[in-house]
Amino acid sequence: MNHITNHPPTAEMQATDAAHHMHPFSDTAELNAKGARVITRANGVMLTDSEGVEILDAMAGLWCVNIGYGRSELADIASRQMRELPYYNTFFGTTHPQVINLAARIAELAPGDLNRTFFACSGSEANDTNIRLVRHYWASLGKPSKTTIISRKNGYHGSAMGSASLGGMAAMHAQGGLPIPGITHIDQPYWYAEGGEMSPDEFGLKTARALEFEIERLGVENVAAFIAEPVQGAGGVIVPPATYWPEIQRICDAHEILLIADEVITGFGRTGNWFGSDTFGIRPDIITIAKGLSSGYQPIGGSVISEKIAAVFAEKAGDFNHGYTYSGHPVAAAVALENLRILEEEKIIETVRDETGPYLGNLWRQLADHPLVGEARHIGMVAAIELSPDKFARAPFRDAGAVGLICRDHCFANGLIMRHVGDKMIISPPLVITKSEIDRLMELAVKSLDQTLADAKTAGLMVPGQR
Ligand code: PXG
Repeated sequence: MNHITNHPPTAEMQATDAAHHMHPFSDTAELNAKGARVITRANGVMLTDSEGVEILDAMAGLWCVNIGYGRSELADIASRQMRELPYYNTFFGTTHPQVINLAARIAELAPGDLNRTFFACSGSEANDTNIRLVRHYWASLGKPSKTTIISRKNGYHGSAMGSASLGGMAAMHAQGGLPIPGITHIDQPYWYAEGGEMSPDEFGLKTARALEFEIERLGVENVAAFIAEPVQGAGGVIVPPATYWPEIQRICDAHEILLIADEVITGFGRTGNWFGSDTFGIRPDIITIAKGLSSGYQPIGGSVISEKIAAVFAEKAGDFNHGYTYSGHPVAAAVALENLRILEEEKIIETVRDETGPYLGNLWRQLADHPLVGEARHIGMVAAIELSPDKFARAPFRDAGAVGLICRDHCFANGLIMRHVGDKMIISPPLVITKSEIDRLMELAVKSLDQTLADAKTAGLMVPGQR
């Protein structure tokens, strides 16, 4: 046994967890029966659990630990900031050096003239801010009917009432009276599952033009904004066809609706550039940021707005009656600044763009040759495979999600965290992952796929179903 001595035995921690801790996105009965895996330490791309087992974290936590675990510089900065100014608010005419410096740094990094940030503690809060912000923007311009926000099915924008309504996750909308009014959803650019006989480029145009039809259906005088992730993350790493974003941009420009790029996952290097908007040539009016802004070391997010929007708030919007106790929290801001310094000085994003990203891409695409894999897609340091019982027909499984879950469990048992979204397997490793760690990741992924295929055959799961 290799117990970590400064923790109680695993079973005891699991029992206490089961008794007192309610987990996000979990079936409590199922989880309690199994016991949650207790993670106690992490360094680089590796996690250690309470039994001393090492696991390669190919999800960077929850898509957020971009600079990897164990960077003591961030701990030192947090400690120093807590001693100097642990908290002060940014309401009522006050500010502080850390939030000033961070806002200025974000303005330098963010696309185009997105130069002003409204801070939140998470992506969910920032997207809730966006709803009120774009509606108040149009009201301030004398167009109070422009309130509807168009979003996409299977998009993910957070878990609060507003942000979960922006999201297009059917299972989320089924609980708690969602979506709130004034939000509509169009089809996603998910060619593999929904593109049928069309080419990806044709399908990209078709799904983009759905935005124009929706604007016309609602009446442009009623539409405030369109929100989308440059690459859908939680929906299953859905990389849109090349035709998609240019057409979306054209439509937003032509109809003068605001374009919100939700960069919570794609921001801070994930796609090989600072922002997904850079990678896809998007010119957003607002971006949502969180996760990689602090590499997850502190909870912080924000809405970064263009000069055009900022001018309206500076000149005619009056009070914006909105804010969070921890908007621009000094410790979170200091940690985020240090994280941005590390990302820049260590050329982490350039390395993803020029070296490790292409290296992963070459190996990942070869997974498409595996008998269980219908498609392998990749961009920067994020990737997905589609598991299929009939890979050449892009067929789904009759028992949707069962094989993905088996694969996820094999990965876990083999020391790899790779997530499943239904029957898609996805990775989003820390951006600092090295080529030899990528080799190890691939080795474990292939081993897990082989075991999954064997299990799926034995269990009679290799049966195609209907889309
Ligand atoms: N926008 C996007 C694009 C996200 O991916 C949020 C907003 C919300 O951020 P917060 O910080 O409020 O969680 C996210 C979060 C998953 C998963 O299962 C993904 C997220 C969160 C939880 C689970 O992949 N993304």
